Amino acid sequence: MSQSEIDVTSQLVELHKWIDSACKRGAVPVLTGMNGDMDTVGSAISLAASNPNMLACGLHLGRVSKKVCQELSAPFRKLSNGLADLPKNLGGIIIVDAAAPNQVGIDLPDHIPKCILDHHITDDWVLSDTDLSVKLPVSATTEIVANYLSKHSPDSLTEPVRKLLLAGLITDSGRFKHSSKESFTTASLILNGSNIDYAKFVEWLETSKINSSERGSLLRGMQRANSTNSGEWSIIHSYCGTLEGRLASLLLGLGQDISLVSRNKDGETRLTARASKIATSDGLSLGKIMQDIAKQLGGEGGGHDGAAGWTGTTDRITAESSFIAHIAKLKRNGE
Ligand SMILES: [Mn+2]
Repeated sequence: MSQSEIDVTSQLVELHKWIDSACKRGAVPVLTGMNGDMDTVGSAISLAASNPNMLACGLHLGRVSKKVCQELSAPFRKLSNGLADLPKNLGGIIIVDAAAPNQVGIDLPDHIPKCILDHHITDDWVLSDTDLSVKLPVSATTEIVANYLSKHSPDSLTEPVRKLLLAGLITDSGRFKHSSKESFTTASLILNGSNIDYAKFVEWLETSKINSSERGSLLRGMQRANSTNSGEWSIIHSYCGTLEGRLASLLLGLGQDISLVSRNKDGETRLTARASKIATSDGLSLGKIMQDIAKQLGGEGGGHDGAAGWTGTTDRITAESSFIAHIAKLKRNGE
């Protein structure tokens, strides 16, 4: 085994010990990030399948998560009243796929041991002695969970759990566009021994129902798009009222380094950005850029190298200009 494989193995052993003792103390909620994307929801439900004392829960189910959970009848509890909706005696709290406490959207008590499973570039967690952080440079948090289950709870890898894990991996990696070779090893770990038809599954997963008003909004967003050069980087940018992530991915398909979509609703401005693999290989990290914007303008920002976001109260134009100015300052280190 290589050094990095040994590190992964030992982190998963630590995780197993932590889960084991937490579940002996009481109930263990597995909390999702509040965006409710497929990676966070898939990770939570799959991990919770490995011990009856664990329960997948969170604030919100995103569009894809909702569809997948409905199809698989996957158990997920919505916490409309925060932790008050959970049993009183908690043995610990696991948080999956969230780069900071505020990405959970629920206040977490200090006295209960926490375990963080994540793969974001940015990290704003402050941990105590009883807390554990398992952070691996993988494409999706479901990769961490898939490897954990296969080593420490192989019986939990049922057909629905495998589908949840695969769905998280496909959506977070942009169908393996931002993956390292290890992601393919994880994908085959998930698929081997299952009856999942990969091609059918990916098509089903990605064909989401867009209603005519959403389609109109995406089309207008595309019509409004402008391309510009910022320092050594090319950017295509636009704004829309809904489905910013989808619009950003569509725009990136036109071949620029970066796509940026902004949105202002009810006094809140959001930036959503995507970058090509060539751009991230040349040293661009959108997650770090969004973090820098939060330092400059306030609000919250972070994410991955190739996909990230910022939310705050500054107007849309100022936020966009800040993004473009940060990109302009960044040196490109391609050959
Ligand atoms: Mn993720």
